[in-house]
Amino acid sequence: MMNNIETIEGDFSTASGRYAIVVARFNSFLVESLVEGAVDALRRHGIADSDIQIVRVPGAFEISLVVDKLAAAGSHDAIIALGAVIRGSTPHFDIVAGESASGLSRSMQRHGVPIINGILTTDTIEQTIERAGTKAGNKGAEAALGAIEMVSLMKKIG
Ligand code: INI
Repeated sequence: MMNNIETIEGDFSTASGRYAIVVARFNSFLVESLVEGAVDALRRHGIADSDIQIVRVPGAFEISLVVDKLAAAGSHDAIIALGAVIRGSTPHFDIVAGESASGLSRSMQRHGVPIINGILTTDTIEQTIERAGTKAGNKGAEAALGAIEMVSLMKKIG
């Protein structure tokens, strides 16, 4: 029982805010499903298209630079990073996957803007397909929900 403990958490009932989605074109066949999932989740929580901005970059490695620039500008309440790095077809998998993730967390700490890491890192194309709208759900939609929750939470914390 947590009845006597103050609990602060984000909710989904009054979703608001401005959202940027930074998308890698690499593996676009799969990544576009993540974008569709993210946009669908934002819209179905009442976020207007005018409060959603999509920015495309060549690959996952470039995502963090653009995310950092947007976060520094302070024009969005949350930023969603979407991409797919697949080990089987990426000789420099560890660099692309590692650097993109650490860049995102650095920006989040530096600028205080929620940044949701929706960059899939998988061993095979099949695993990516599973996370892009098939049996493991759509990680783009999950990332959008994370963004909505964090925007709500940041408002409550003040
Ligand atoms: N970028 C990805 O987003 N996913 C990959 O799987 C990938 N592979 O396989 O190499 C990839 N490479 C491109 C990289 O992100 C940069 O765009 C490129 O290295 C130029 O800096």
